[in-house]
Parts: sequence; C-alpha cells; structure tokens
Amino acid sequence: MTDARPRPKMRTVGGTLEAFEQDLISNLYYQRGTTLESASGPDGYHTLAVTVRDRLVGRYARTAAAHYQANPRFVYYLSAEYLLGRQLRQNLLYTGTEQFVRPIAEDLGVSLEELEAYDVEPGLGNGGLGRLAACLLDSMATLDIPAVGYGIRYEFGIFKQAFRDGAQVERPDDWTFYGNPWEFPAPDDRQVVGFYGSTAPALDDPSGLRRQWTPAETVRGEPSHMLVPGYGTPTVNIIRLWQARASRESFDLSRFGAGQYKEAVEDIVQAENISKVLYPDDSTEQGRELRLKQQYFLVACSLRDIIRRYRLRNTGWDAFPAKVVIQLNDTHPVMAITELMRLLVDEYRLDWDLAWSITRRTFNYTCHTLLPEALETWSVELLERLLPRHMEIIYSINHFFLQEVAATYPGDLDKMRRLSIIQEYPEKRVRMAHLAVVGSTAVNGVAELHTRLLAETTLRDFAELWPQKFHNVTNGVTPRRFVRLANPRLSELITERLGDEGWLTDLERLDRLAGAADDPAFLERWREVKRLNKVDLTHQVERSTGVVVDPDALCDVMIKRFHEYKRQHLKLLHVITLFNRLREMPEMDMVPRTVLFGGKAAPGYHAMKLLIRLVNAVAETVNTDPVVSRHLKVVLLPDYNVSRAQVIIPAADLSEQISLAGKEASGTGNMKLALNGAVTIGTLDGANIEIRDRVGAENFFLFGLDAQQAVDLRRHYEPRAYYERDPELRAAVDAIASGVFAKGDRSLFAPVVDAMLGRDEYLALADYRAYVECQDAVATAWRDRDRWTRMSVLNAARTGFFSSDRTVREYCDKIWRVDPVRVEPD
Ligand code: OAK
Repeated sequence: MTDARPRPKMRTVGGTLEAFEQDLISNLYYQRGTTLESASGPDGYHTLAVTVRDRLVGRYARTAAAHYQANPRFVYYLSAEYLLGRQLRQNLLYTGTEQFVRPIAEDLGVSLEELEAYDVEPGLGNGGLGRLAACLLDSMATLDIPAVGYGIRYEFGIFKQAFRDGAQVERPDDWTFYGNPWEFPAPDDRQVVGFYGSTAPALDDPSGLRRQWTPAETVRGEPSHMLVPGYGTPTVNIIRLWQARASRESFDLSRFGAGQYKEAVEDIVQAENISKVLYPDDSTEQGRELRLKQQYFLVACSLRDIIRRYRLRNTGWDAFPAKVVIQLNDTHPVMAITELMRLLVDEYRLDWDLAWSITRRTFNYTCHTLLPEALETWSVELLERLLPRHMEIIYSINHFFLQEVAATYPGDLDKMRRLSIIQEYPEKRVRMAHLAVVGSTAVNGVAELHTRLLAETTLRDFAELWPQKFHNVTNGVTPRRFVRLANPRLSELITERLGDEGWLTDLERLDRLAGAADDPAFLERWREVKRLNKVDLTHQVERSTGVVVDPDALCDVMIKRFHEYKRQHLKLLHVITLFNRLREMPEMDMVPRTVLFGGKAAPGYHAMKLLIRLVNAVAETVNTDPVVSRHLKVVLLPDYNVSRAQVIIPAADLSEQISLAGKEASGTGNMKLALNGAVTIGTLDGANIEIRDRVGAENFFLFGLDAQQAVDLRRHYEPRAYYERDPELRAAVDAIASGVFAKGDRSLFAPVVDAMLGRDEYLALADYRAYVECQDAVATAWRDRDRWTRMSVLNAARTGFFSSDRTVREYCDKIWRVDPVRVEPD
C-alpha cells in the first residue's frame, strides 16, 4: 500500500486515514498472513472487514461497560429468523470509515465494489418476519436501547434460487464457506440442552407441580455473536447465534477403531443437524421433529444465557421481570414460556404461582400472520416424546388457565374448548399462539388492520377475555439500510434539500420535502436520480438474466415471497392482458413497462413453484416477441434477497402490493418502496392502508375488495362467472390454457388454470377487472411526467412514519417500558 499521492488529513469518529491504513496493513500481515504484493481478493476483503469491525469493538466494550454500570432493563429479542443483509457497507457507514476506503482502494487498484463482492449476506431467514427482526435490532441500537437478539446460526441459510428450464431449483447456501469475518465465537458461554427422556416426581414437593426431568440426549449450544451498531451513536449491541455441537462423548472411538466409520459419528451428525438448515422441510415426521428440536434448542440456550446475564448484577428472582423483557417473534420461540417455568420451578425451586407470575410478566408476543395454516400447532404425542417435562407444564398451565376461564364464563364449555391451549380434535395438539397469549403480558399485531382482525377473528376469545393485553405496533423499516445504503443518490439529494442528515434518525423530517414537490428543478433532479438507479438495475438484470431492459420504461416491481395470498398470479394475468392487447393492436401506443418479479417459493410449495415456471415462461414469450417486447419486458430476477432488494427498490416506479385484503399482516416491502419514491398500486390490506392514509388517496392506486367484502364474497364465490363475463380475463386465462407459454403443451400449466377457475382461493378473478383498470390509470398518470414525479416525491415525503425507529419507540412505550442507556462517545 504505497502512499503514491498526498491525501487530505481526515479525522472523524472513524479515526484518521493514516491509522486506518496502518491497521489494514497490519491486519493483512498478521491476520491473513500475507503481504500487499501477494494478497488475493478474499484477503483484501477479509482484511478490510476485520479492520472495520475492530472499530466497533471499542464501542461494544464501552456499551457493555455502560450496561453493566446501569444494570438496566434489557430487551431480549427471540427470533428463529434474521435477515441481516450484507455487513461491510453498513459498518463502513456506521464507523465513518467509508471515506478512507475509497482513496486507499484506488491506490491499490481495486474498487470497493470488487471487495464487496466477497461480502456474503447471512440468509438466516425466509422473508418479512426475519427482515423485520433485523430492522428492529438496528433501531434498538440506534436508540441506545439495551438489547440482545437471540437466534440460530444455521449452517445453511435460505436456499439459493436458480432456474432450470424456468423451474426453481434450490441450491444450498453454504454462507460461511470462506469464513465470516463479522462474528466472534464465545465458547465460554456454551450451554447444554436436553431432549427426550423421562420425568419423575420431585421428592420433597407435596403439590406435585415440581418434577425432575432426565433427558436421554444432550446437545451443546455454542454461541457466537455479531455486532449490531447503532447509527449516529456509540451504542453497539449484539445478536447472539447458537450452533449445535455434539457433546464430546458422542464420538464413538471403539466403533471407529472397528472400521464402523458411519456408525462412529452417527450421534454427532444427529446432534449437529439441529442447526444445519433454516426450516428444514416439515412435510415429513422427521422434518417436523427436527424443527421442534430447533425451536427448543434456541430457547433453551437463550434462556440460560439471559439468566446468566441477569445474575451478573442481580440476586434473587423478584427483580427478574423488572430487568428482563423477552419479545417472542411469532410462535417459533414460544417454548421459552414453558422452559422458563421449568427452570424456575424444577431447577430453582420456586413455587408454581410465583414462577408463573414472573414468567407472565417477562414475555410478550408479536403475531405476524392471519393465515390459519401459519398458526403453529405441535402434536401432543411428539411433545410428550421430545420434551416430556414441557408437555406436563403445558397441561398444568392450561389447567389453571381454564379454571380462570370457567370462573369468568361459568358453564360455557364451548368457550373453554375454543380458548384451550390444547386442541382435542381431530388429534391432540398444542396451539402455540394460545400458549403465547396466556403466557405473555402484551400481544401485538403488526399493522392496524392486522391487529383489529386478530382481535375480531383469530384471537377473538382472548381479546374478549383480556382486552388490555392487545396492542398494535405498526411495522417499520430502517432508513439507514433501505434509503441511505441502498439509495445513496437519493439520500444525497434529500440531505442537500433538508440541509443535513438529521432525517436519517428522525425520518418524519422527510415531510419537509413536500414543498419541493412543486419545484420543477427539484422534480428534474429527483427524476434523474431515479433514472440512474434504473440504469444500475438494468445492468444487474442483464448480468443475471441476459434480458436487456429500457431504463426509461415504467419499472413495475413485485418483490416478495411467492405465495397464493400475495397473488403473483393476479399480476401475471395483467401482464398477459397487456401481451394480448399488443398482439391484437401492434400499433397501439402503450406505456413501455418492465415488470420485475423477485421472490422464492418454499421448496415443497408445488403450486407456487409451478407459478414461478409460468412467470418465466410468460417472460420468455413476451421478451422474444418482436412486437410486444418493444413495449413490455418481463423479468423474474433469480435469488431475491436483501442485497438484491437494495438494488431493485431504489429503481422502482410502481410498487405492487396486491394481496387479497385481510391476508397480509403488514408488509414491509411496501414501506421500503414508498420511501424510495415508488407509487403503490394496492389493496386495502396490511400497512397499505396506513401508507395510503399518509401519502393521500390521490398518490396511491387503490383497487379491489376490502377485507369485509372479501369475506362476504367468499361465501358464495363463483370464479367462473367472472371468467365468462370479462372477455379480457377470459383471453388471459385461455392463453395460459392454450399452451402458448409452454410450446403448445396444454397440460403443463393446466393446474394453474384449474386452481383459478375451480376455487380461486384468494379471489384473484374477482379483483381482476378493478386491477386492470387501475393499471390503466397508472399508465395514464405515468404519461404526465411531472404529475408522476410529484406523486413519487410525496410518497417519500409522507412515509417517514414507517421508520423502524418509530416502531421501536412504540414497543418501548407500550410494551417494553425500557429506557435508553447512553454510552460514552468515541
Ligand atoms: C413467517 C412465519 C410464520 C408466521 C409469519 C411469518 C411472516 O414472515 N410474516 C410476515 O411478517 C412480516 C413482518 O411483520 C409482515 O410484514 C408480513 O405481512 C407477514 O407475512
């Protein structure tokens, strides 16, 4: 790293450029064992990563010291999923060192972009729930909230999606193959977790409520942590991830000596499978058992760690709920409630009532769904085998709870059956959401409509019983990652207009942009930013699919998991309608559009995998048609993830949020897109409603049934009637049936057609006409460039509410009742 040119002296919170450069050279030499002359790309990346990471370590140490000193109430966030996104750029920004890297890299003849290519995204989640967890951690650190996130260090994260003949193929995501420079192993804090075995009465307990569990299998949980820095503050929190390791005795040396190599490591494989993959396929018994093992492994390790931390500064149990608040991210970690009861009653010998009072005051539960099939239940038979003591505890909790119910509603057996934690028919199962509500102080939904529907439908009896337990906390997203990092051009323009970067930690200040929506010069610059972002996206699309798209076309994006309720098929019917119109009237003056899909389907979700195949088939047909492709391009970008989102979102003009009303709990992509100036076309579902309330009805393309109308229609719905009544709809469905997208094969996509005309579970045909008309209105609006840009600016200006900082503040005020702890600055 020769200092070829003189550089300005820079001193910031990140230190000086000289010190940074010195550390780089030293890390290259001592950490990677190489020199500038012989360093490879990965050497360069790892060295940069640890040099940046080390700048956070001092802050972390000061944060830990401040927390130790203050002995505050901590938030412990338990989640089976985290989608953290790439770390390098974030940590450069948060440490103020990005400015050093460019000149140094330039001298060395590498670009930051080249180095970033080695920065792997930890894909430890599936979708919205996992990304929300990451946004909340970012905001907690930014707001100086003492918090720790707990999760599983899956060896293989969410599968990598590729397409073969248009069909999704899943490849393993071996994300740590080249090492992960962002994590610190913490072997001293390892824990031991038991499974299976039997229970027996505790000798000295007349109540019979205390028992002894002797597990038949034990597994070690080894933690490592990643740093979670706050923005604009010295606070650095951590996320602690557990990996399963076999206990040392698991290796059978005598079998190995006898040449039985497979058998010798059998127990090791069995134990380590627990953290092997994110959500293994649960369509088989074994799959389900492994999944439940994962859940218990996470909560058992985390609770022991929480108690260890509590005991560093506190004695006795009375203060536990005052110092510990545990947030359950959906039902996956809900066994924590029974595990805390087991620890308090069986191991720490508290009496049941006191333990229950402590437990209930410690936990809170966030629900992230309305779909009945997403509400977890576990068979009693499996629980009795895998976690026999926990099953007994669930029975006791339920017994006392139902006594309470009986006292409130004497003689109402139906109510008891509906509220019970145990479902009796058709087989005995434990309802995890019920256990979560019974064992928590607060229960929250993630958008206003969602919370209302939870209280009116899914959890109605509970909301009647305990109305004060139910809260709404509308989701939010971090503006650091989804505006500042994803969209540096727009960020610069905003900062220039507002005068400083204060909006990054006080997002409602964006409302001051509203005045600029009438300034033609500002609109021009806004458009220019969007165009440059679209050029970047165009390059990415071409690189990964070979499809050449026009950066001046309307960029219409639908990015989210493939699921029937989200209705990618409704979007596809619109695309096919445009295709049919262009084929019929080649001369028509259609607004040029690029329709971009991104998303994965669960490996076992055959209907959605077939739909992915259809999207790719339609894309192929559209993009190779000489007439149609002049106006329309369709792309399904493979392997949608957080990094790809960061490229797509800044380039989007139109945000597709078209779920059947009453099905999408909140959505968070809708917020990210609006904040980056995309205009939404959407239904009255999830947080769309709150977005529309804020941006104004005139800046939002609304269509379709509302949640109540959807429920009413479902009762007597006949999709065929819509098909027969609407010639354009008929033509679109017939096109799929005819085999034009399958080289004449009429059978390939027949199941898609059958599902639409048969039951059409999510009422896509009912909403089709309103949707297509709304899309025509979109096209009309797009032609008026100033009108569109004004709408775009107003979407960004008026969605500051959707910062996850506001979300975290609401959790603090309504649920957690925690106070910030200030950390000494650098
Ligand atoms: C995943 C597994 C079980 C239950 C829910 C989910 C999930 O990802 N839900 C999603 O959570 C997001 C964050 O709250 C919401 O924005 C999405 O609407 C919801 O589908």
